[in-house]
Amino acid sequence: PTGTILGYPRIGRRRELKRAVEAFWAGRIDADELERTAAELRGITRERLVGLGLGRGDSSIPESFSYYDQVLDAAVAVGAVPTRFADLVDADGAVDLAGYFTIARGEGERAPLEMTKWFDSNYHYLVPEIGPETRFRLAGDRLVREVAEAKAAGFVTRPVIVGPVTFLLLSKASDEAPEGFAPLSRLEDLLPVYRELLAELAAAGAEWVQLDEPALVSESLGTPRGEVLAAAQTAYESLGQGRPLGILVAAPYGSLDDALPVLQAAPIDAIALDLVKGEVPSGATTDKVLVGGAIDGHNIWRGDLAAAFGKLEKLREVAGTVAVGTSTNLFHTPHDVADEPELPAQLVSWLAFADQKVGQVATLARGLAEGRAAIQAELDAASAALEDRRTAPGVRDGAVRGRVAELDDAAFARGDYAHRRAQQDVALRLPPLPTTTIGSFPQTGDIRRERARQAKGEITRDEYEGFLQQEIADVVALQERIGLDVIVHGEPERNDMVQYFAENLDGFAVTQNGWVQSYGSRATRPSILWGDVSRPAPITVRWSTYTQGLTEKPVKGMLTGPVTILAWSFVRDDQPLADTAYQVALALRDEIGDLESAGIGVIQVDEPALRELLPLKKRDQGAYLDWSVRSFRLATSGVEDRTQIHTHLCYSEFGVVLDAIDALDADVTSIEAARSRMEVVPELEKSGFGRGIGPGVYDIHSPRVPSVEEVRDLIGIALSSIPERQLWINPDCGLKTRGYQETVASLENILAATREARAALGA
Ligand code: THG
Ligand code: ZN
Repeated sequence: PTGTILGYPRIGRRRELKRAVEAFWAGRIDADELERTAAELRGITRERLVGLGLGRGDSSIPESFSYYDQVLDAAVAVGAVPTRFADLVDADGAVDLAGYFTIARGEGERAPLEMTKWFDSNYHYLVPEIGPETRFRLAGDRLVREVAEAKAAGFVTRPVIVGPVTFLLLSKASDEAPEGFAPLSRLEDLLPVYRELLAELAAAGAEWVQLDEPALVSESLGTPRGEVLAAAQTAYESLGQGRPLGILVAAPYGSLDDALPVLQAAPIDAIALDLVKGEVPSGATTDKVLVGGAIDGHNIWRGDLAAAFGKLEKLREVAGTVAVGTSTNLFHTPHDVADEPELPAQLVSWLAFADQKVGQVATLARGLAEGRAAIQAELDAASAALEDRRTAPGVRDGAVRGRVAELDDAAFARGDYAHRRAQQDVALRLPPLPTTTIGSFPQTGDIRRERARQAKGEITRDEYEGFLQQEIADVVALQERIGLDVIVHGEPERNDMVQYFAENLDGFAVTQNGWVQSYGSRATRPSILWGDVSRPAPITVRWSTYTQGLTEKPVKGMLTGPVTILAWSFVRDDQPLADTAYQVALALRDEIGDLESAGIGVIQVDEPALRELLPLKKRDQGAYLDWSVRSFRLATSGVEDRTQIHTHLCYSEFGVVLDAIDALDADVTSIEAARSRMEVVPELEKSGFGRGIGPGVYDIHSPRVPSVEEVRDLIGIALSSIPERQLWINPDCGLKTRGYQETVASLENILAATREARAALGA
């Protein structure tokens, strides 16, 4: 094929997969019906991809479906199921659909696999657990069945699976593994299983397989580069020998650098390069097929199609055979701009969602086959749209740009921490081990329903606001009853913490159907940041002041930080991210100033995505950490010493960003820690982190209610490293995805454990 994509969204244009999977979990449909729905979605996808210009029989259509997560798929395919789930495994090592979801979601006392960010994206994968006891064997045949299903429908598709090196590099040592065990040490045992899988895929009719190896691009996975390269060499020497089908190794999210020669020397057939984040390689020519990922799979801009074609022409100088591809799997983009009738037509003309990207790939493939002239009209149309975007009103706002240009160092700095702490102690009068939540309370069916009714005009704005006020009053009363110290309003007025700000700031657009999978059955609708950002009016102030009017306790104002607003939106690609971040930061700075003036003494600015945007290449990390920290400080440093700034960061791997977290200079930082049993706490101690810190004691990603003893133990672990004066007690993350029953039970247990801990401290 001359054109392909590395993968396609699997959730369905109207999130059909989410509905079916959640119906299965709720027992409303059985496994057969779920499988039928999934097969139907896969069938629709294949037909659509043909309609958009990919070949039916030439392996250009990827078989990239997943019920939950592609890393979990690889784990169950090779029999890598942790021993705590051994009862779910049949005699052949396989788990059924229900078992698969149990591993993903946990059950009772059995914790699920840990979830963490997939490279520098907003997608989360499940972390396989590998130890000396892991018995690799070909255990799952789902991918083989899907190839056969496609074949029966008249397609030759290209199965996609996470490659063996990336699989092991993304895994962690199992509970049984000895200290210092590296999953990568099991590579030789894993490869025969992949070999067997390739044979079965070929037998089912596949002519090519795509092995995704983004780990070869990343320098942030903690394994020395030499070992990564050696593993790649071992893996592809082994898999390539006598291969039964063509092997495409895909390397999305950046350039391969020194891994490229390793792959070029291996007996494989094709390499997919990311030409958006990475460069066209220069130097030695290769006999392999190079799939030039010139179409951005990770963003939604229509972009510069002529420049993309230029990259492919350049790639032809080093490779015998060149095909066009996407830089990454398209599951980072929504399905189709045609599903957005409410977006302004001008904005739409600048955009390309997954289906439009497939069309672009097909166009460039035609250009490769027939020459530039054959696609000149399409290239010109894209260039005209780009030019229109450059000059459209709102893309550049002189007032916003002037404000950013005039910033001096003072705009990024607060006063001395010791002085702030003293002032805050007086202003807030909090007990030792203060308790709080991260901000959101459960988004109940009622809340969603009222929001939908308001949107449809079935209730008035006033009725909706009245409903929200009642909801807030209930949440405040609940927190007072449970005994929490810093009160939140629960965010019933927000659907998504980023979309909410996007809806209230200039320079953004929001979509109706632009869903992108975040993890499992959950998705978000990233906003589109297309122009210069400013705040036309205060956003959260009336909600926070209303809430403060309901309680004597301090109420925490809740904002989303500039880095996270960028990370969870589709951001303009026509200027450095830093410039955009400073614009967002200034809008937030104004909001924070207004909250402070309105009497809100605690303000949280969440930056859960700080780690996520960290560049995969070490050479890029310093500059990123500099502007990301500066944008947070720009947003937060306009307040008085007495005002307590909180921040919240998700995910527990903090190593690389620990210094940056310190540099944020927040008074209190809450982080995820429950799932990893406070692993991060000793790191914090070592780094000498000196301000307030709340390592989470309740894993909100699971429906499990932690017992009082469990929370008490976690507090104990935290207190063994963190001075009592600095420790805050809170859940891992917001409560929005939880139900009320488990939330209330968990918070009650947290407070009971905190009271015990306070008593033990003699407080
Ligand atoms: N917002 C955005 N991105 C995020 C998060 C977020 N990325 C990281 C993290 N949080 C991911 N977590 C979630 C948690 C819950 C949901 C999505 C991502 C979720 N989504 C609803 C669903 O899929 O049914 C839809 C929500 C809606 O109506 O907008 O529950 O918080 N941007
Ligand atoms: Zn969080």
